[in-house]
Amino acid sequence: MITQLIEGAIGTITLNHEAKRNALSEALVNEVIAALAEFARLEVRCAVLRAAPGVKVWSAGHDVSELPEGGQDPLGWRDPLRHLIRELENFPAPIIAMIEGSVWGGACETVLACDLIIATPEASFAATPAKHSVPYNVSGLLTFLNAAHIHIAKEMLFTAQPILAGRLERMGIINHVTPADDIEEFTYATARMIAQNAPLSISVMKEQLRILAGAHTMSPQDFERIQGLRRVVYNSHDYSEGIRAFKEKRKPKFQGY
Ligand code: YXS
Repeated sequence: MITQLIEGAIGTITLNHEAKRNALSEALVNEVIAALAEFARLEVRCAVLRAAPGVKVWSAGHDVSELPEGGQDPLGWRDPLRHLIRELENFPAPIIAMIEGSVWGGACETVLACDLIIATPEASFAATPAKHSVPYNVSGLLTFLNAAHIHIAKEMLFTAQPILAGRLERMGIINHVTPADDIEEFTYATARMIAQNAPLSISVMKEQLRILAGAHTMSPQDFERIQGLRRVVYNSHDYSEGIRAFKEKRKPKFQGY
């Protein structure tokens, strides 16, 4: 489902499950995590996370067929997407997300959790919890809040509409928008710049920034309130309808309960 390659001190992971539009299934996520572990063991100094050249869909997000029902939190600690986000954030070297094609749902957060984002002008990003009646989780929303102004995070999350890379670049959410013909050379030139610098300093600054970005106080009461509110959503008719509609390839009919 993926390919991996190390050249010099730069590791590349290519999402390669076109049949399911690189949906972040548990199996695909486990392959990405294993590749990251190998890169860390071999002291890769910069990683690139990409899809196959010229894809229309970079990743279709969480594997909807794996979203649990029956009252289980769809984005709980052990969820594959949550595991992937933590592994990206804890990887000891910078990860550049190189984006061609459309990015959906949990794959949006995956890209935002990388350290740099380089995209083609045609690339688009759609945050989709509201399209599936999924109650996104606290640390996941913080990923959006750390990357985008709250009004933009809300627009992405509430409209669930794709936003083009150029607009996100103008808001500083994407580092560079580069034509498809140049994106590989541009991305690897950036990776080489990083790889020739001091890896210990970069690794520790990445970890410091991770800790600082996540440094938010929340009272136990507030956390319990949030979890209770989220439970109402993933126990709702609308959550089941969202999953059913996807499987039946039709638009969902949300009733608000
Ligand atoms: O029918 P087959 O078996 O060929 O499979 C189809 C799709 O069912 C499958 N597929 C997926 N399977 C599981 N999870 C997915 N997210 C997913 N997306 C696609 O891949 C096969 C080809 O899909 P198809 O025919 O629709 O391809 P297309 O080229 O016409 O359209 C590509 C997309 C990406 C526009 C379309 O597949 C699509 O809209 N996919 C769903 C995008 C989405 O809403 N993702 C969010 C997933 S939920 C999530 O990430 C979080 C929980 S949240 O929502 O909270 O952010």
